[in-house]
Amino acid sequence: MKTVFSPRHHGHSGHVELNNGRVVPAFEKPERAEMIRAAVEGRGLGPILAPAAHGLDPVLRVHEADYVSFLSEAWALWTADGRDFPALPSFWKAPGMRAIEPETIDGKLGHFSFDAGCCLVAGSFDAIAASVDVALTGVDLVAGGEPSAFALCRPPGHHAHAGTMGGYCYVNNAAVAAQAFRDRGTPRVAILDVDYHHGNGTQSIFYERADVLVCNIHGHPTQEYPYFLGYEDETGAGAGEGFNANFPLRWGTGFEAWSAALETACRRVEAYAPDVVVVSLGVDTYKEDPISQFRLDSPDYLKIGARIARLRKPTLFVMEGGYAVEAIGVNVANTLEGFAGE
Ligand code: OKS
Ligand code: ZN
Repeated sequence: MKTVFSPRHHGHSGHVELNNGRVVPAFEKPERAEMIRAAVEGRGLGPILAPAAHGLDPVLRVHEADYVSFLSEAWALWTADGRDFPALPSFWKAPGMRAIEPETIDGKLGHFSFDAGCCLVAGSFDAIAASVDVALTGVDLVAGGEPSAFALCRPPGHHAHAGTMGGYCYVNNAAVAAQAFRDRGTPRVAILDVDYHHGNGTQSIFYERADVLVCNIHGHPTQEYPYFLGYEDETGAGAGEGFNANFPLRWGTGFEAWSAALETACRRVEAYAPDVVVVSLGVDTYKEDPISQFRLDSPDYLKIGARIARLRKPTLFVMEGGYAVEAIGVNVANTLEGFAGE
């Protein structure tokens, strides 16, 4: 399997987040992608390619133009006010307030985000643009006939809505990839999100559409981030009714219960008979993950990869979360190896 990777992710570094009521160094750090790249290389899983530039048009097929402009301009606006430290939102609109984009950057940061998990530094937008190019190059490979590809995206994407960043995610790489498959003439796309966290952005983007099935296995929203989406009764709306499936699981879930949910989700995908599968691959389901509460172990990822392979569909893996840096490479490589060996 070919991997697509860009070192431009390093531009998104030295940033912070609000965690446990404190401003701390971001868990979503450059070492994550480097550990994965090293494991893919070390395990001989296949060549590592640089992404091709695709421009912002494919991003604008999923994201709102004012939001993409905000992402591209935010650092310049923030530093124009004389600030040389990372930009982090800290206030948001409540239901009933006005959704009018403010002129000033502090207001814009709140308007275009839903938490304090999305910091912007000088190189963030370049890394964000490179990350979505990685995903789109993965689409090129699979649409061009490769049976599978791995888009080693950083920053991740599945929390990003059409016009809102959050949870370390700015551009929804998996959603842009799914839309790019559709725009290349692929009739039916399934997105299988196995990250520990619910992919609220991905669900929201495709919620009223039948051409993209979205399945999510994740920490239960009564206990876990992003809290306000991801319940089982969210099954799609309008033309998309029946084309969204959530499998929320309680804190402490181990591989037995998790893999039962994967089996149900895979059967849902099989019933949909997609032409391509996009996997939002997070390995924050791992037992030692510092911000997560499931109990999967490293060998379990071999079985996850093998089950996804048994869907027997062209498959694009898109990297999402995973913060146990010392194990992230092994867990991702195990998933890809399990897939390749099936
Ligand atoms: C604020 C941000 C918390 C985001 C956690 C979720 C990130 C993730 N401290 N999503 O898949 O891994
Ligand atoms: Zn996650």
